Amino acid sequence: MAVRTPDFDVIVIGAGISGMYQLHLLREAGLKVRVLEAGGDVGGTWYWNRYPGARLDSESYSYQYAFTKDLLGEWDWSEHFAAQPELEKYYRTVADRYDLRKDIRFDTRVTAMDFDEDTDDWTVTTGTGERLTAHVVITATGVLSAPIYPRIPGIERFGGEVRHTAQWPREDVTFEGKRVAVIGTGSTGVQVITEIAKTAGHLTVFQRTANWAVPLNNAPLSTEEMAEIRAGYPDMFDRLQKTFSGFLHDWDPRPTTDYDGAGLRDRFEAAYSGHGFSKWIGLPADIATDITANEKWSGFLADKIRERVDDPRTAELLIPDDHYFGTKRVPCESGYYESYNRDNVELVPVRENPIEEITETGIRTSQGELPFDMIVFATGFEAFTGALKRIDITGVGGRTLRKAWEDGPVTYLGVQVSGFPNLFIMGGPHGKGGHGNGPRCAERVLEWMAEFAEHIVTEDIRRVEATPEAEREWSEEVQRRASGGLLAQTKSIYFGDNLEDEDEDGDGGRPRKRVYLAYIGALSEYVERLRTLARTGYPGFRISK
Ligand code: NA7
Repeated sequence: MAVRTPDFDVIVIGAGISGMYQLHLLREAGLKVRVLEAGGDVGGTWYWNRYPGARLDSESYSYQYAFTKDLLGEWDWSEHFAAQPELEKYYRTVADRYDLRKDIRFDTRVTAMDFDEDTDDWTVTTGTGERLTAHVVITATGVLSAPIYPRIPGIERFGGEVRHTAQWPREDVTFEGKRVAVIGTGSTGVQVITEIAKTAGHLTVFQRTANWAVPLNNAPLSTEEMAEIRAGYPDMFDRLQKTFSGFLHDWDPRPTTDYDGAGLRDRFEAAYSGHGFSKWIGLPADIATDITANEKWSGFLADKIRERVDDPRTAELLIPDDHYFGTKRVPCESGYYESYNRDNVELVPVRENPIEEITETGIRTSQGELPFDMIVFATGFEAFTGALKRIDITGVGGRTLRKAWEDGPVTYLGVQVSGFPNLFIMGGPHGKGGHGNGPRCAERVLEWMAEFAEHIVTEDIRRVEATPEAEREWSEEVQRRASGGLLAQTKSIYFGDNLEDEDEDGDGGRPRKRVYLAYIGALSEYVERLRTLARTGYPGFRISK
């Protein structure tokens, strides 16, 4: 057996919300850690997604770190739902306060990882060809961090400005007097369209599928409100661990059938004027499961769209006709629908009027060419799996992660893949960590991983590897929980079939198999499963000394 002398006990990939806390925890455990981060500073999602309008849909105070006890006492959030600049400042402050940067290498993209079967260590290769070794690797690469561009012929020919919302430049981008196209009307599209509409010379929105967007109802926080919220932090953090997905809101057990007509209307109006996701996961729970209940709520929302959008044809185009409410990520909006009442904004329904080609000067649809100075792609991400599939990860016997996942991802608890020892996944497919209210869902999982990594290093364990049986059982459970119900009837990022094939760079690959990518279960239940493993000797993992 080869002698182990890895450069680090643990390499963490990514210095976003998860990677930062993971570093803190591993250092506290006395481990030698290095974080490799593709960006130029901390913050992950909030480092990259700098587009105008980028903002939280979770309440700011519910989304902050719970571990930064002193900062909790000092940090005043300016709004119920903070915008990107405030979040970026927050993560930088945390990095300063905990001196995190000294162990983070920025501007360093990991391109490959190879498991060495003699040393039981990983070799991590960066974009510059540098190779670092670690006994344990934890990927904190983000659920939504691998941007995708649509497969439109001629996309590379366009001579004007091209932006993807997830790769927004750090210098100012102006829209004044410009003819701007936005492709995509998901959560990001809804935010960026609302802002660009305010100043663009002309804005054309290309919509493939209308979404059920609901009002964010953001507001500034006064000093008094902030003091009151802060006084409630212990109860709030406690509650956030008990709700289904770590949000302040949770499903209302009283079904729609408990209300009479006027009562239900009042209930819906109250939800519509509430904060953030109160009008998704704060709704009567039968809306998530029962078509009649779902249609009552979506009918209410459709009427709101008709009230808010002046042009009846545009209003009808903005009302979804292909999916039940809540089966795709529900965007939160702040004046989105009113954007279409402006003279400078136009909506092009891509299904009726398909984009045929991008030219040097604009976009050619089936009804002719439209000239543009700028095209903004708000076309989203290869969610859950994309960041990992873009790294060449090779495990035992030369088997790659891409190969292991060619029929869709398989994992044990979302944290490991059989054949990839000592590699832990944070925020990938099939787990609860990093989904829902990201920081809340992540923190207990990160603590569990830090404890496991400490155990591996201090006990001189050579290999920890999920067994194929445990992996199969968990992967089947994930699919079983997602089968049936309304969710299963919709193409979405949760099934990965918003993308056509396995080839993220758009050259054509295998058709994507429809496999559920997230995990349907309560946060507390998921955390308890992990904790039980730790208490009982980690069943489902083969542990070799
Ligand atoms: P999403 O939610 O994946 O939205 C991407 C949008 O781009 C969506 O409207 C897509 O339409 C649209 N799209 C994708 N490809 C095309 C093509 N080829 N033509 C036209 N339109 C296209 O990503 P977001 O960035 O908005 O949100 C990601 C997460 O950020 C979200 O889950 C939140 O957590 C925050 P589709 O609906 O697929 O028909």
